[in-house]
Amino acid sequence: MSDFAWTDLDQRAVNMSKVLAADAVEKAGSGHPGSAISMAPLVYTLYQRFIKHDPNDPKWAGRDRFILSGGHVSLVQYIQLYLAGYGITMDDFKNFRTLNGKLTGHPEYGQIPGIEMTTGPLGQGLASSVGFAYGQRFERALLDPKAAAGTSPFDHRVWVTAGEGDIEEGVSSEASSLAGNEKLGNLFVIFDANHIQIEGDTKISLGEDVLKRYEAYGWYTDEVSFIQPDGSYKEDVAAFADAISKAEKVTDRPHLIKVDTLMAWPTPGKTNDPSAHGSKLGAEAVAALKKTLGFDPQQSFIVDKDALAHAREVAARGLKAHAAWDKAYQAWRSANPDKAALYDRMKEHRLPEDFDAALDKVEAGFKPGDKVATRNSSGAAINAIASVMPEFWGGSADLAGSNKTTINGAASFEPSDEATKQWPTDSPAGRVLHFGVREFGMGAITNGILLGSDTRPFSGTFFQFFDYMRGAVRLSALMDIPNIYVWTHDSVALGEDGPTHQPIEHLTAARSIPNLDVVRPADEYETVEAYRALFKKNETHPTAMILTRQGVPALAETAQKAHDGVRRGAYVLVDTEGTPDVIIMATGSEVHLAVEAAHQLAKKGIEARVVSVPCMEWFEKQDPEYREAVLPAGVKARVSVEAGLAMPWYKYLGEYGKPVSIERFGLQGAGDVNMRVLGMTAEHVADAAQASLAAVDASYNC
Ligand SMILES: Cc1ncc(C[n+]2csc(CCOP(=O)(O)OP(=O)(O)O)c2C)c(N)n1
Repeated sequence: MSDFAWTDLDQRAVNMSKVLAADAVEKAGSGHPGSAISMAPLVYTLYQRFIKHDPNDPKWAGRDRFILSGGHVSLVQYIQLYLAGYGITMDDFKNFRTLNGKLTGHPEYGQIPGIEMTTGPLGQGLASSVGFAYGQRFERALLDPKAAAGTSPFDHRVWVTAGEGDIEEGVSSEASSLAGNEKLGNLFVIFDANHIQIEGDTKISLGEDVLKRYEAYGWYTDEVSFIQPDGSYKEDVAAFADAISKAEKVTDRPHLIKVDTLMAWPTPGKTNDPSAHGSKLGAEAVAALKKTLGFDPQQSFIVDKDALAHAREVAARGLKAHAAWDKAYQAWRSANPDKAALYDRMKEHRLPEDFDAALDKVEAGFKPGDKVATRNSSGAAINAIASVMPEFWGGSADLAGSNKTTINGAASFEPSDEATKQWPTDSPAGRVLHFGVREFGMGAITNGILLGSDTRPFSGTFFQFFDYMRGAVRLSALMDIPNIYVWTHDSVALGEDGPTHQPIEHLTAARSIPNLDVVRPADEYETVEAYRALFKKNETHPTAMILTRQGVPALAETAQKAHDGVRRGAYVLVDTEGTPDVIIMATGSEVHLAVEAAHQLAKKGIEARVVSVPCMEWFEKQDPEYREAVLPAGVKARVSVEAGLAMPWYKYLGEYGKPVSIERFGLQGAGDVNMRVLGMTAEHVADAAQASLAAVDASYNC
């Protein structure tokens, strides 16, 4: 190890970090001091020596990304951001974990500068970091494909710290396996192996050789132990830095560097003690720690001014790196005006000028009466958008043929030499992602792609298996990032695969996630308009497209009205002359049943309005006048029709409304038979409408 100099001031900055972590948890009364103390030298070294960053411009596009996968150790990152000069103050630490405090218990995306993603659900930070690396490689290959390695303004690295909890979580294994396969050479994971988790020594639940596992995934691995052969402990930052420097030379594989540490070292009585994981250390231990490190035990939130000034010098180094990058970036812009224009559009989340025309062209091929599965219309829309938005890319968890998620003719996203008979063309800029059967990993990776690049990913699976990726979907919603989920095979109508594959409670579950827009289009017109709307809304929310496996008739009514209606979330599809007797609300494959039922009711002299509700969340954002115009409060006879639980509909059904729903698991059988047997028929809808009218009538007689 050559150019790594560790001075007394560095050591003092680390010591200050340790006591600050202890003080902040003590003041808050709760938190995770143990690893925040023992990881301090690691994260300090990363921020001071290895991560390329500019505290004066935390969003600098050329920066490296750092993800603290074990989000419970948030303090270790906050403290390094403070030391580097990201605008955090000592007072912020005094308000750690309090309501409206800047420093949240777990790092939250958007809360303070320097936090790249929300972490806390263990495993997801590491898994999403793989997506950050995907995004970097794709964006670079898209914008600056010819630059030699390390010379492009789009070259940056992704740094991660992870603990045993992250390593144990299945989602990190899913993503790490993919990272190895993808040979993500810009990914560096520091595995803080302190051999402690909440229930004690990790021997009870983590027996395998993690490095061997990662080697098998195709990663570069190394190990540094702060626990010396004689049992003593030495925070050998030089050895740690050396290991990173060695790893940096390996550019064709992701890197995992395991560092054997002792939790809370050197806190007397608490070192290597599980109680230090998630409880305050107690006044006695904190005082002893301060004494051990040469601080006055009577004082709290101590600033070592010289050490702080020394650490803040990192900002000057950041400025210098940023200035050098600016030069390279400007040179790239001048040499590549078209690419620069594309990059500007991507960064500003603008749609290309021919966006509408591309979707209009798809719609022009539709004909009312045609029976087409909405998954197919979705595939057509995806391909149309892909034809005008090179930053739009995605794939499936091994169900691309079923999900219709393949961008036709595009290469597979692979570094090189991974071509197969089925995917003969591969490229670092390949737009077809293959996640294997790893739904959760897919969700976390696409979150990382979104956070780490200006590209727009999408991903597909069967709606049923949204359960497997729910943790990542929730995190995309919590971070409020516009991930796009393509979930097909959306009801019992998928048929013979049986109840294991038939979503029942899934629409309810998806709609229960705040910020997630759940869109279930009725036919090909609504499907294309749903894609148009989600892009044009240009909102941050994630969107789930819920699509049929089976053909559904394209409706004459949607051909006329979907363009203006879908974006509003719900709209009147079939109306009556005057005030309707009853309103029938439906989504997806049940909309045509609602229309049919309205015709049947008309023959009986009952005037039914049909409201198509492709997206409740969009509808609820409309102004009250529009909502009242669609669902007038005065019309109390109402029916909802959806092949799933009725639960989300009661807010619209009111006291007298009747749901046509499925309140049980599905059936083995042909899709149309399942639908009929489970009551998804126009006749049943018409009966429900009459029952609702009868209930309203009865109320007048009371
Ligand atoms: C998915 C998930 N499950 C459970 C938890 C609760 N939890 C927080 S930290 C932790 C133990 C983590 O152990 P480790 O990664 O070794 O961290 P260390 O004890 O070293 O700080 C657990 C179970 C969580 N945050 N996320």
